[in-house]
Amino acid sequence: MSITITAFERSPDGGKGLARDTRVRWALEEAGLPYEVRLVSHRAMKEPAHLRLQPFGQIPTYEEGDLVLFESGSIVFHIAERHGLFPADANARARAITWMFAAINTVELPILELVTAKFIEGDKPWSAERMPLIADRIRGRLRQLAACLGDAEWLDGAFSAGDLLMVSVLLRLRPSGILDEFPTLAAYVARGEARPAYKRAFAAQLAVNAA
Ligand code: GTB
Repeated sequence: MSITITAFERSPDGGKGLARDTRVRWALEEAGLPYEVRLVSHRAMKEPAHLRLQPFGQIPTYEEGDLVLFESGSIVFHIAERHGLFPADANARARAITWMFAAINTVELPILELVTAKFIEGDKPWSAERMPLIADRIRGRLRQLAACLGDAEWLDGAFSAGDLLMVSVLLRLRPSGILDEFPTLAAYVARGEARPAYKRAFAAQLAVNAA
């Protein structure tokens, strides 16, 4: 069954791989699945044809036969479940899913606050005052995450979809410099980026956005 995902016609990050299609591309590459990418303009995202796939007018989406999915976390979950990215052991699988939720529900939330404060609310009079508060909230989370990772290579044994999402989320912090304050997490992200599947995913989105 062929797979089609959607991505920005031109990502605002100019090819840094920070838009959420990259994590879906990465999961597909890890699973060794071929896929097509339909590029969508910002205007087309808000039109009925795209809203039928993604009710909030965003990318990415995922089509596989009759199945249409949105939400990058759910798409990665689907790929992991159907195409073998979860550990075979039931408890290890449950823990990998827990890390997926932790990535998008606990670690990504304060990171998104930073992105909003910088790029959407940057001109507001209170923005400069708020920024250090958000940065400290992120540091708190990263401190806890670094304690949990310790000297391990991945969060729970072998690389899993939990690591895929956690690395994807942490990558969004790189432009802020905060990630580099936590050398073990920076090294963890670098290990993710060094995976051949990530490299292929990154190169594919770059080919669209760097031109
Ligand atoms: N919860 C949804 C998911 O995980 O799939 C969120 C999807 C989402 O935020 N999509 C964004 C989008 O379509 C693109 S990824 N935005 C258009 C809109 O809402 O109108 C977010 C993103 C955008 C830009 C950068 N960047 O330039 O660095 C990084 C991430």
